[in-house]
Amino acid sequence: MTKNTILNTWISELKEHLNPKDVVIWTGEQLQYDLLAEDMVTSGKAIRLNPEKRPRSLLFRSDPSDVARVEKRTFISTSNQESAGPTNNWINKDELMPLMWNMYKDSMTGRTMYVIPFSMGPIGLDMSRLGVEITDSPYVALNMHIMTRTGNKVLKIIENGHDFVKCLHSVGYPLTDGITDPIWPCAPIEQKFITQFPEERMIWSYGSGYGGNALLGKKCFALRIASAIAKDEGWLAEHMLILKLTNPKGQVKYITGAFPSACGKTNLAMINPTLKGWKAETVGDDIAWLKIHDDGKMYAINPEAGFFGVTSGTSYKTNPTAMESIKSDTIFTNVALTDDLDVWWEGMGDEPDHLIDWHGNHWYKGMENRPDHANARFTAPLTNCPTLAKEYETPVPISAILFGGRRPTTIPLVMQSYSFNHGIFYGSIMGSEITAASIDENIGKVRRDPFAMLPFIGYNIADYINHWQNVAKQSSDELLPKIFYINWFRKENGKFLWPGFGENSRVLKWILERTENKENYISSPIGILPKLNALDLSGADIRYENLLKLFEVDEEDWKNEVASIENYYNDLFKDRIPEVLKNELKSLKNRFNF
Ligand code: GTP
Ligand code: SPV
Ligand code: MN
Repeated sequence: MTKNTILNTWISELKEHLNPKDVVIWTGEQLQYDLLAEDMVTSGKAIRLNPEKRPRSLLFRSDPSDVARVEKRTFISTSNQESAGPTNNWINKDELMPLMWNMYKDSMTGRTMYVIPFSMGPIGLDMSRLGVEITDSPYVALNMHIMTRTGNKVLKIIENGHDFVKCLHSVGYPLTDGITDPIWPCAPIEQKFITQFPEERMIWSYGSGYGGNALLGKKCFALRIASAIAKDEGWLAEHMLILKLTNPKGQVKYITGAFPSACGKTNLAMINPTLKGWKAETVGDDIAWLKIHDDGKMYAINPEAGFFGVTSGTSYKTNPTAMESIKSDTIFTNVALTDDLDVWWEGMGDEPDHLIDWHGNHWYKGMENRPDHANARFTAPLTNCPTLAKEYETPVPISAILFGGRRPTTIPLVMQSYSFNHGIFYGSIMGSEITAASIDENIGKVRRDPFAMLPFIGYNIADYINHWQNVAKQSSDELLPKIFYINWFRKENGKFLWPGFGENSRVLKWILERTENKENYISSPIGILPKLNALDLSGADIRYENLLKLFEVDEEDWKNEVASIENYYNDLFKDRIPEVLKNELKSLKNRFNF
């Protein structure tokens, strides 16, 4: 079958136990992709979009129950709960492994088993890691082909003896006699399991066909398993975009940014700077692997080969680069279909009179239900992106790390940490405020999402914080990236104070100047803030009083914030609050005289 005995043994064992009707090794050739895509169209599982408008592109509609990651069915399974920590669902692996193995029994009956060798990171790069996903979902095979480097080239390295992460996936819908295949097979919610076994470096996913549940290279491998590997090996696997910036003098710098979901990673990764003479290019929009090199600098790679982006709200106005990136060779999931077989979603632009909604039903302008799903996504190759940086396949040195979230109050537009450790503190307090649209008593309260990694850390969060500090100890504050906390979302009377999007380039300019220690700042108890006249607002339509509000450090707010952080640390870490966080919180209080 293949020339790797470990892989062969695994395939044979799965063939025997899961009972697929045949086995296909993914070669990664375009013809194999095209034939499978055609197969999906003829069997009615996908719709071929208008080739004149959207060449070589498909639309899939998922089961209404299978539309996003399912955190409550996501597990870190190890031999003791302490290793998974307070942020993860945990089941003892001695219990979960047999239970899941039993579920996998004959689960691929009547289906093809795809064996997909893939590389997270450019093939052959020493920061890259290999995996093999075995799946009974052709949708997964097509998406993995775009989102990762797949096929023969990777298989060859594995055949030469390279190790790989075993990723097993089944939609959990065997086609036993008399059962017809639905358009989107999956299992009911209580049978879904998205399980990481960090001790085995192994992933078992059952019952879902969607996104991060099923494309196992992404969140399961490149974040949960990779973060566990990174802890052992001294690097970081993070939920971050990577952006290349060139100033008008031609100087190039790279930054990363970790923001929780719906807080603007893809938008910043594809920013169109409004500042004259500045150029921004995309290296990655969701995941970064970071490592200190011999020169003491931190380097990043994007382990992915594609974008799995939210369509909702994406338009030529908000993100033209994304719109250009999905013009062809794209898979759409759960968007609406136009009369001329093109795609549509809320926020794209003019509303058509008639659509077929994501359930496959007629939809007419003025109807109450939206025609697309709020978590509808596009899958497109990085190489489609017109602003893709030429360095997207080499590690790039990082000058600044941005943390951020949606904070209507308290947090200024931008602040810089006093040290790397202070930056770790910033990461730990990240989050977004729950809005009035959400359920009652929590309104206005902060929902923390440390490092934007709450659902993605593959081990104990206390160890994760300490690991950040250990990585920093491999270098010095001088050489490490400078850390910033940004907040595009501060509000006054329910309205954003800052225009955001392309205008964020003004903040990026100040950040880059700070990485060169330019004297453009003032000190405050919470961190380093821009001198107001140091922020380049040339040609911007921003009112002076708004600017003051964007940078206001309100003592009362910060008293509450500090109390909230203290409670949060106590609830989360119990008796294991990392020293670095205790110290930084103490320093913050001292600077305020609290
Ligand atoms: P995931 O893909 O779910 O991880 O989200 P993401 O972090 O990539 O966020 P994305 O870039 O898709 O943006 C999410 C939402 O934030 C979109 O609806 C954007 O319109 C909005 N957004 C992004 N950047 C800005 C900004 O600078 N200002 C404002 N006001 N909104 C923004
Ligand atoms: C996210 O939820 O942060 C995503 C989408 O990027 S998924 O791949 O489904 O995790
Ligand atoms: Mn994400």
